[in-house]
Amino acid sequence: MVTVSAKRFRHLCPRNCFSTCAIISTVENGRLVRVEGDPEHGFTRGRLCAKGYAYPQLIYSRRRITVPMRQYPRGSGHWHRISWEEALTTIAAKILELKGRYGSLLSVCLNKQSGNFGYLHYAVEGMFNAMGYITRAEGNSCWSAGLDARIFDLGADRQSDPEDMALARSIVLWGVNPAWTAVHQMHFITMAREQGATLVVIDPLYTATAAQADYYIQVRPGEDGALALGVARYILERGWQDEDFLREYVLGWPEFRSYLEREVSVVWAAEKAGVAPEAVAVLAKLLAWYKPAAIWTGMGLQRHTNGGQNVRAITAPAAMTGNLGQPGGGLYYASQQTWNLLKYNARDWPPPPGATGWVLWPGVVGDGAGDGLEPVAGGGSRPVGAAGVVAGRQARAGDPGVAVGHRPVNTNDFARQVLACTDPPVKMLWVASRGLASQDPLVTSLEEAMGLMETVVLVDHFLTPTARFADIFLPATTPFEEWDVVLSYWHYWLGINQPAIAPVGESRSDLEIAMHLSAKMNELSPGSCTFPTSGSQEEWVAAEFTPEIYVLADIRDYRELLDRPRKLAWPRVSWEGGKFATPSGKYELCSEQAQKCGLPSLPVYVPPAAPSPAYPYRLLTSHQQLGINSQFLHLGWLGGSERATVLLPPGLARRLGVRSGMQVCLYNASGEVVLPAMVSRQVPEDVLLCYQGWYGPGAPEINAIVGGLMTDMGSYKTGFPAPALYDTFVNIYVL
Ligand SMILES: Nc1nc2c(c(=O)[nH]1)N[C@H]1C(S)=C(S)[C@@H](COP(=O)(O)OP(=O)(O)OC[C@H]3O[C@@H](n4cnc5c(=O)[nH]c(N)nc54)[C@H](O)[C@@H]3O)O[C@H]1N2
Ligand SMILES: Nc1nc2c(c(=O)[nH]1)N[C@H]1C(S)=C(S)[C@@H](COP(=O)(O)OP(=O)(O)OC[C@H]3O[C@@H](n4cnc5c(=O)[nH]c(N)nc54)[C@H](O)[C@@H]3O)O[C@H]1N2
Ligand code: SF4
Ligand SMILES: [Mo]
Repeated sequence: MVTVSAKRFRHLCPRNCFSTCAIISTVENGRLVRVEGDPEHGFTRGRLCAKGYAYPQLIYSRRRITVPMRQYPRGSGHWHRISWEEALTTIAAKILELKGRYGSLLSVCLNKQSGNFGYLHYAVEGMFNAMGYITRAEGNSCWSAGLDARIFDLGADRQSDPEDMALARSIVLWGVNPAWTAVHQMHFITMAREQGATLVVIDPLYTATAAQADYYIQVRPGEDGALALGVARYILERGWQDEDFLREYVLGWPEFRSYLEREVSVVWAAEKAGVAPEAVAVLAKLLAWYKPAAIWTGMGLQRHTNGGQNVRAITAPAAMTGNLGQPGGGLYYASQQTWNLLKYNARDWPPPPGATGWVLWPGVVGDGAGDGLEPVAGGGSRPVGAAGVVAGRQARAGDPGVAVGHRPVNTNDFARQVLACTDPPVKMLWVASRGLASQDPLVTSLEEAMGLMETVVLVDHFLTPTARFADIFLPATTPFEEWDVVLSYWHYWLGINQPAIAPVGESRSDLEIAMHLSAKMNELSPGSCTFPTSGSQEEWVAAEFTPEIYVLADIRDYRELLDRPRKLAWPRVSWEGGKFATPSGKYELCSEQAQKCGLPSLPVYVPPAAPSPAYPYRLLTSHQQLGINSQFLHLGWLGGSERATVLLPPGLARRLGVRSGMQVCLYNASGEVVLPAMVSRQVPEDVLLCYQGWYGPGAPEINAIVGGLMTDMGSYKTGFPAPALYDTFVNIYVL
């Protein structure tokens, strides 16, 4: 007879998702048998999404790779198992060889993004910081344009507690699909509706969220600016604006008012947006009369060449009606206000000069001063300290042979910008938490850039499409096999992630990989990497906590989070009292900052990108219900990849003679993709829809034809604009 001893562990889902769910796993005889939501977490309230419930299948998937492997020749699919020793030696030797060849590490490139947002996963960045300056993919593909828009208007990306959306009297979901992409928020929206709130959804697609709305407004893609300006004009015509608020707390109202009077009419706005004038009236009444109004501008909304400008136009009537700074109302998007509260020890290694309090674990203190460290040509410092422990500082400008900083390339234009790097060229690439070959715009352009690389390392769970370009695969652990801590870019809850099971196979966490590679580098060339080579994962987690976060979480020790997650005592209402973080301290309808960036100072109308006769249909590639970007979709429990289709509207289908199930080809100047069609009333005329993220046998390589244009904003805060992914135009024929 087998005795079963069940144990339960706490986790956080570290995916790029609003919810950052708290999970409880059950382990029987060393095997994780079940996951469920943690009822102690006030935002996720004991429930996961379908993807979360599928974690056991991900952990034990037969397709998961749990040993280091080498592919030879690259792209052949001939992978053979190698030892960690061989993998790390090969990589370390390559890095050192490139450093010798070029006199710096700029020929080494890191491309990491949103596969895992756990704090310890930033060890990858820390590891490279500790070697010297490299080439780094920077920028962000989610939210850059909308983020800049908010910064121009408000001064910072702060928002109120999303749980308080339950107190709103009207809710406008503008280009966001939370019924799929932020499922837990729907609870708070439903609570508001149960109290009588009105829900409006504005989206070109009739989404699962739209299906729940009181009003659904099917806006023409990219014409949200016109619609919002029409709302502003309607409010102005009736004198419904909050004059006191505008006088006290808003900069640029006279200029904006005169723009509205000169250039905008309700009829024009409705016509541009492709909606009935009544839709403008409904929105205006809700904002002006049914306060507090919560306006959530989504990320989908701003993936356009005029996306940032449209976000500014939408927030303008919210400011005109004084819908800011009140519980339950205001502007929602996403926010880093609580996201950054922990220390990022791993990412920011080595400690900055003069920093104190970098006690990582007993016996290892990084003081950042570099005491006793000899600079090493080409970057890095010589290791000192306890046995096997390396502490030191990042190579700085002025050190012999050291460049002045990391060389940034736009992650959203990666292939082209890597190819443009010549002095020195990029010769090695490290890919982690990144579905480069499925998630990047114009993925076929990767081919040439990858051809330059002498070594490509991929750290992942699966042989993703990116694996085709890789030489060495390193197997990563899942959140159920490691310690970690993650904060949300949406809610205020703090939890912790503990390992429930031993690493599956030989997999290692990104942190362990960083420590082990650092040790190997130093074995081959002492002092070549100052990233710590010892310390347990739990000690690294412990070191992320600060006295401030303990106060906010009302705990004295991180281990208290093993009993239950805590809600941070963070201000519930943002912009209370009309104090904004802009240069003027006001809400800036007129933004000098925007003007300095070469953008209009006012939220004026900017037309969207238009199709050409050759490629007359807009292709939207919105986010999936059953995947987080490229993750989860391929799991059998979630249906595998067989449901990838292109949805097309009935009128167009009729004209083309397409019936559901027929194979069609979508094409544009970048390439072509063949996939089955599905006729759907969800999609408006002249728009095609294929959800993004599919990969695997039979899945379309949709990003072969997506991309090319960039958003209007993004450079101010994230350094680079984002891809205007939803301004993709294609043609179609039946096979
Ligand atoms: N289940 C699931 N959840 C996720 C993700 C996922 O892949 N799957 N991804 C996560 C990530 S990385 C992100 S960035 C967020 C994205 O979260 P969302 O912003 O909700 O997702 P999107 O699918 O990009 O876009 C939302 C909606 O915008 C609409 N839209 C497109 N263009 C326009 C326009 O011009 N005007 C208007 N009004 N609407 C428009 C689309 O039709 C779509 O329905 O979700 C996160 N959560
Ligand atoms: N056509 C189209 N393309 C898009 C979008 C769109 O709307 N349409 N959306 C864009 C957006 S908003 C985003 S955010 C990007 C997202 O694109 P990415 O940032 O690439 O995100 P994911 O696909 O979630 O994850 C990438 C990989 O991380 C791996 N991973 C998971 N956990 C770990 C770990 O612990 N360690 C390591 N090393 N790897 C791990 C996963 O297995 C996966 O293969 O896609 C963009 N691409
Ligand atoms: S993907 Fe999002 S909703 Fe699903 S379990 Fe993870 S954090 Fe929760
Ligand atoms: Mo994203």
